[in-house]
Formats: sequence, structure tokens, C-alpha cells
Amino acid sequence: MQSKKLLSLLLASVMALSLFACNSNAGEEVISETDSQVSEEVSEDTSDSNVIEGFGNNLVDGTNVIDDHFDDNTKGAWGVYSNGGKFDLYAENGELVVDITYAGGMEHAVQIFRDGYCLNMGCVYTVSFDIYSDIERDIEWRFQINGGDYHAYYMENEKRIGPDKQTITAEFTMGEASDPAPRLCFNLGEQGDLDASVAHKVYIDNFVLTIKDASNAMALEPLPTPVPVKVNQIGYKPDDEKILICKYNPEVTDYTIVDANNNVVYSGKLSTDFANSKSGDGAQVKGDFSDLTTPGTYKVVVDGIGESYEFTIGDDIYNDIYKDVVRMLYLQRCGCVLDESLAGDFAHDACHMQETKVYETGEVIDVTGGWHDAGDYGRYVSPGAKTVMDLFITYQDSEAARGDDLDIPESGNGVPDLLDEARYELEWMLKMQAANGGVYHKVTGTNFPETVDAMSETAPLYVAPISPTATGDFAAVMARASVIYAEFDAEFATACKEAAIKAYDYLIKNEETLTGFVNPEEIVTGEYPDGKFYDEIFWASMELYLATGDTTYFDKAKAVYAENSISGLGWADIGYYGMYSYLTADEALQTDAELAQTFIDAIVAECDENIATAEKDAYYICLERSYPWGSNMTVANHGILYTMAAKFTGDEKYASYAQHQLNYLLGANPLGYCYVTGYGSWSPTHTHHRPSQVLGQTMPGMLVGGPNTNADDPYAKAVLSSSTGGMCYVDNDSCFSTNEITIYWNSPLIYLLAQAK
Ligand code: 9MR
Ligand code: ZN
Repeated sequence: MQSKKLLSLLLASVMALSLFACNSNAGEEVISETDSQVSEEVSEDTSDSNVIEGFGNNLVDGTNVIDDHFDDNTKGAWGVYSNGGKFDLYAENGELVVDITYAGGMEHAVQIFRDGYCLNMGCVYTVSFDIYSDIERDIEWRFQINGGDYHAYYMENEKRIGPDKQTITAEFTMGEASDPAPRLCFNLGEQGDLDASVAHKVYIDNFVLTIKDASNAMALEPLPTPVPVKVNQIGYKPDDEKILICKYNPEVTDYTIVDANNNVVYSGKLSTDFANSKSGDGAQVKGDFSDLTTPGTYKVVVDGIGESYEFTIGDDIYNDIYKDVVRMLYLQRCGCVLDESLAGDFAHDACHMQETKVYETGEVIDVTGGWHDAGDYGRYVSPGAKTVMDLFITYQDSEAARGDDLDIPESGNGVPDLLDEARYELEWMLKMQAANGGVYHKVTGTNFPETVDAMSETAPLYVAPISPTATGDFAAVMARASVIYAEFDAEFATACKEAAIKAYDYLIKNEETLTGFVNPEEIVTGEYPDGKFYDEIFWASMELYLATGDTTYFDKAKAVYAENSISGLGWADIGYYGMYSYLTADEALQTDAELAQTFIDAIVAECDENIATAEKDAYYICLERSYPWGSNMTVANHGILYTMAAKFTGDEKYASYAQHQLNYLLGANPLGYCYVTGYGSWSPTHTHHRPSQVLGQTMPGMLVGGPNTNADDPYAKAVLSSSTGGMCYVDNDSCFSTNEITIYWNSPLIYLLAQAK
């Protein structure tokens, strides 16, 4: 322990210069001209552990870890969380003021918090602060884990405060694993004898947390060290291009591939040129072993560097993962019984059946069904539409995706399972359409639920107002559904078409006055904001033309396309779906060859632009140092776009880049993770996904969001502050901005897996 602590301390100080660099260009890793410079960079990266740098390991008695005095009348690092309460937080007269008008419901209905320090196991801390209130009341204050069950490391409740200022002091020893991102909370909501409706203020000042005795303190656990040789951990089909990515060392030139008995089956030379991922993981070289085609299970061995994880060469390598990545959608189903025979440990009764009201009108409507969006249980129309459309194009483009044997309840019914699964969402979406044709944006509680299973989110649910994006996406995907389901269920197909037309009419009628969705004040769940809805109008117009043959829709699509910049395969920008539907429609409908060529040119142009960057990247990714929230979707979407370009140009380069995107997601990335749970040798196990967290076991077949360079949650802010690009990921269930899962991150992966199958 002691030596680990010392090593950590040492590395922390060595690395201190690159602190807080997640968004910036600090920690420059741009490839150097000469070998010696490069190897210097490499040797810096080959340390035993990838320490969580920065704060937390600087353990000196007497250090004030928090030292907040509000003398400049700003609230500094203090933030708020509200769950039913109404209050304001500000600093005034050199103290922090919590101005409460309603404390309703529970003790954390009104919560103020302070993040941005670390609690080290075994360390003794003292706390001191001044507090008073306009009224006599109880309060609770606590240091807690900021995620999971939110349990307290140290807490005091039923603390009586009143108009006389008092100084509260405490001493505690951190008894649990060192936490780089704990949260100090003052819970000032309803508790004890407090009358929640009595407006009052609570004043806090001079909050100091001090290291009293660090002699038994433990350093933070280091972040895991990435494997030095990266491959797609699922493997390759015999005829696939096969590229390994290996840390560069000028002394090392050869690699071998060994089978399960450690027999060398292949020897190769590493590339002499190297590439850099701009992710701070140093220079990388490649090895092309495409001509190893014999089925088997192997690993790469590079003497002087290390080994890769195992991978398989074979024809059926993607069958299991494909099935689980689709079945994840089934396991996300809401409002129906998930039977143990199919759902195993994730079985539950019909969830989210409580009375659900339309926000503001109070009208009670039935919106049961659909998929839970993500690690939360919200159901949102636009992300659902993207997911369904990905299933449609997967079904359309891959023979291999038309199976009826994926072990969902409808398997064996004669309809391909992808379409059965998509229909489960579509049936719900139909319920989300208002009488006037507009489509409600989402259905959720007012707040994200605690870490509970689906059956235990029993708080009232609200249907959020109609939005133009939900309405446009709905119209598009329903129109497409009317074409796709016609051969299986004519009645359903007609219902979809009618609903699409109704939604479209509403959207066009209100085009000038509608504005992008913003959360109503009381609802703080996922917003999916998108103020530009011309791409949704374009997509819907195009799909309705293809579904009805009515050229009025086509003229509108053309006009909207001419006036706006249309692109995207995400939940916000979705233009490419409309273009692709046109390009793959019956020839009789593709009446405008010039427009078709414009669409192809646009798709190819974006691919070329991406590839111009990606070809300089060690992992063939074009994101450089800007990995957005859900970057694994961005990568997967690029894979779809490359596949489209390959189809229209016949150029193999695009197909190769599509495969590289899949390889990245399955292990050939800077951290060497297979980003799909339950697959590969090294994959996420602590996802931000309530059913998995409650069970203590992650659901298989989920693609996590992956690296995010914006540090969009407190855990990421704490532990990824010195990471760059594709290294900004951590497998921790508190880190929701890198380690959550969603239906629409899985769906583009479904497309790529079906292509690769
Ligand atoms: O995937 C969404 C990401 O693109 C946004 O940046 C982020 C913040 O607006 O929201 C993500 O979506 C989350 C949604 O709001 C609620 N359910 C979980 C989603 C994934 O984290
Ligand atoms: Zn549910």
C-alpha cells in the first residue's frame, strides 16, 4: 500500500503540469519529427499506472481541501439540486444564502452542494462552518457518494439551527475507498417540524474541510493502463482487412500472432511509419495481418511491448454480439412484462403504468409502451425515431438482418425480429400524437429517478408539450413504416401513413410559429433540444413523398433542401436519412437524377472530409481532440455514412473505413476497451444504467457513450481533467457523460454489425 501511495504521489507530481487539460490542447502529443523525440514521448506513457492525476493525492496534514468564505459575494463552486423545492442560491454580504420559498416533499427537495475535491480512504478530516437561519428548523448535511445509492460517508441530520449564528465542527475518518468525486450536500428541504411553505433563508459561511491526519491515507486508485496492442476483440471474418495497432518503439519491429496453445501461426513486421491519435497516448504503429485467414482464436505478441487481448477469426464471430445488441432494445421495453425466460435477471412486470398527465392541461392519456431511452427510464420521441430508422435501414441493407430468431417475444412469428422490435416503439409513438396531429416531445417524471429498478419509478409521469422535432421525426418514421410494414400488416401500415400525414399537416401549418423544445420549468429530465427543424421537415417531406407518390411532398423536400444545410444521422440532425431513403427508393420514384447526384455528392464529400482527418489518426477516427457526449454514436454513424458512400461509389476505401469504425468500437481505440458490455476481454462493467446498477451486474449488449472531451459530469470533471481526446472515458457508474447507454447508440452499431456479419 505504502509503495503504491508513493508511486502515485510521485506520478501525480510529475504529471501535475498537464492538469485540467481535457478540453484544451494541453498535453500536446503532436507527432514529432525525429525518432528520439517520439520515443521520449512513448517512454513517458509506459509508466505502470495511469494515475488519476491532479488533486486528491496531495495529502499533507493541515491542508484545507475546501476553504470557502464567499467574501467576493459569489457562490463559487457551490451548486443546486432541486426535487420539488423552490429556492435560489446566491452569495450576499460575504455569506452564502439559500433563499427558500417552498421546501416541499423531502429533505433533498432543496439541496445545495459542493464538488471538486477528493476524500481519501483512512484520512482524518475536520469540518467547520458557520450557519444560521431566519427560522428555527432542522437541517441535514453530509458527504456522500455522488451516484449509485448516494450513501453518506459522513452525515449529521436533525441539526437544529435558528437565528443565532453557530459554528458547527466535526471530525471524521473516510472509511471507504478513496473517492475522487464525492459531494458535500446541505439538505434543506422538508424534514422535522418544518412547515414547507414558510419562506425563509439559510446562511452558510466559512466552510472549511481540513486534512487533520493523513498518516493512514490511501491514494486514489489509478485509472487502468490500456493494453499496448489493440485489436477488435471480437475478431475478424477470414477475408476482412485485419490491422493491429501497437505502441511505437523504434527498437521494436516485429510481431507474432499466437494461437490458444501459444503456437506462433503468423509473423509480421510493424509499419515503419507511425501515427498519433491526438488522444495523448503517444505514437502508434500498425501491423496488417489480413492474410491470416485460418479460423481460430489468437492474440498478438510484440516482444518488448506486450500483447493484445484475444480475438477470433471466423465466419460467425458477430452472431452473438449482434443478437445481444438488438436484444438490448427488447430489454429496454417499457409497459410490458419482461418474462424471465427471455429477460433473465432483467425480467420485470409491466413498468411505468401509473396515471400519466399531459403537462399543463392535466389531461390523462395512455402513453404506456416504447423503450426506456437510456440509463434513465424516460421515453423520448426523437431519439426513438432515430433508433427505429436505424433498424429500418439495417433491415433494408442487410440480408443477414432479416432473421426471426433473436429471442424476443415475437421471434418465430414470420416477421423479421428487427421489424417486431421497431414496431414496439412505433405503437408507443402513435400514442404520443395529440388530437391535432402534433406529437408530444417525451414522457418522464419531473426529475430523473434515483438509482431504482423500472418498477420502482412510481412518481407521477408527465407528457411534455408538442415539439416540432418530435412531430417531424414522427411523420418521417411513420411514413417509412407504412412502406416497410405493407407486406406484413396492411392495416398497421395504413395507420402509420395516416398518422404521418396528420403530423406533417400540423407541422407545416404551424411551421412559422413553432419553436424548438425547451424543458418546462418543473421538468428537468433529458431535453433533447434542437431549435432547427428544417431537417426534420425535409426528412418527413421526403418519406411522405416516397410513401404516397404525391409530388407536393417532393417539391417541399427539394425546396427545403435548397435553402438549408441538411445532413446528420443523429437525434438532432437527421437529414441524411431522407437523402438515403430517396437514393435507395424504387427507381420509378427517383425522378430527379440531378438531385440524386447532389445527395450522393454531399454524402461522399462529408466522408472525404472525415477521412482526410481520420487517415492521420492511429485509430482511423476523425474526432481529433473533440469527442462529444456519446462519441461512440458519432463513430458508429460515420461507419454508416462510409457504408453509404461505398455503395454509391463502389470505392473500397469507404468500406474499409466503415470497418475501422467498428474495430474502434470493439477494441481498436486509445483505451483498448471493447465498448460493448459483456463482449471482448475488456469491456465496461459499471455502466450508468439503472437496471444494471440495481442488479450489480451490467446488462450485456449495450454500447456505452464513450470518450467525451467536455467533462459533462462531476465524476468526469474530477478524474478526466488531464485526459485528452479518446482517453476521456472512465468505466464508473457515476460518470454518466461517458458511461451511460442509450437505444440510439446501440442502433447504429446494429447497422454496422449487420453489415459485418
Ligand atoms: O445523448 C445526449 C447527448 O447528445 C447530449 O449531449 C446530452 C445532454 O443534453 O444528453 C444526452 O442524452 C441523455 C438524455 O438527455 C437523457 N437520457 C440519457 C441520455 C444519454 O445520456
Ligand atoms: Zn418502464
